[in-house]
Amino acid sequence: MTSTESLQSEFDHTVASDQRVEPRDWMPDGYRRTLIRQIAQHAHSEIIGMQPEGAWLASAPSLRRKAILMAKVQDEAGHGLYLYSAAETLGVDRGELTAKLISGAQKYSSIFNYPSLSFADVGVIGWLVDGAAICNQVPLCRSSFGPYARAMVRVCKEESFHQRQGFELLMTMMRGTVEQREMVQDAVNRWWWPALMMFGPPDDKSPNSAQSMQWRIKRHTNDELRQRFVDMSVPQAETLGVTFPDPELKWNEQRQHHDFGTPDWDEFARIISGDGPCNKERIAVRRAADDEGTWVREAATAFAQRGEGAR
Ligand code: FAQ
Repeated sequence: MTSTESLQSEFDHTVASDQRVEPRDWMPDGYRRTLIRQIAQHAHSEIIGMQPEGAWLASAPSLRRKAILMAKVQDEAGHGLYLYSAAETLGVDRGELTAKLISGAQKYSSIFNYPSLSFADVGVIGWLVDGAAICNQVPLCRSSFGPYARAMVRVCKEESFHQRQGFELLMTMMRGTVEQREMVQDAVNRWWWPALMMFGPPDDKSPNSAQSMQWRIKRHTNDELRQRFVDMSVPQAETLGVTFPDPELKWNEQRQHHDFGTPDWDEFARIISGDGPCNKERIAVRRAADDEGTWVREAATAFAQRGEGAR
């Protein structure tokens, strides 16, 4: 056995026996590339994902709602930081990843390219977008790459608080006026299909799933998780008193799952290629924040180089 074969066999054994691959361990180049792609995309999503809700910070309807929203948006920034740190253990630099996001060379989640039109959207983002994120991320706590799996444990705890705050906000609005109930239903109508698209393309159009499942980076396919999310969301919608905009949605006794319609995959393709309702705005905001932060990074670097940071 050559030394590469023996390293490969050790790696295969680590993955097959559900142990964690750590940054200093040998790993195939493709595994490293896939992790950098997925973790970077995930980190970018958390950071860009601050924008749709952040847009409501200045006009939240009460001090209490503002404080909750501020904490939630800050949590998303924190998630981005854990994830960029996890990516850095694979030998990439956060600045380099941010440059790739801004240039369009790396993606972020399709969901954040839709506008948040009313305060009910804040509740629906918490309920459905964080809900979908949890559904996708809980299995990632068992991902084969140690730093990613460990980051996911904390992220999921916070996301589940986010989901509850969204649901509580919507429940409050549903107990309010007719106009408030209509705002909630309108927001649900606009976010339902984009939330289903968060899980990625259908399995037969997902080029990365098979290999990522074999490496145990992903533990379930895109369609499995989408189904889980639909099954989880339907009773919650009933409790809230809203409906999903899908005439094909119904319980299938035989499958013991809900049947549901097909998302508009052409719209998904347009959005992930940069042509969604808010793609340009999201990147422009991120670019401006990066430019405005240049002096802070330069000052922090100069301070660290002088050794002052150690004191
Ligand atoms: N949007 O072969 P697959 C959050 C791309 S966090 C954009 O199936 P894969 C928290 C995919 O990259 C939300 N692009 O890919 C929050 C690939 O393109 P590439 C983010 C997408 O990786 C809440 C191509 O399509 N969560 O919401 C999307 O095996 C509220 C083919 O796809 C994560 O990133 C999409 N939806 O499976 C924050 C979770 N789907 O790179 C603020 C971790 C697919 O080859 C407020 N990521 N693509 O050019 C994953 O689990 C996986 O990467 C999937 C995609 C499931 C997203």
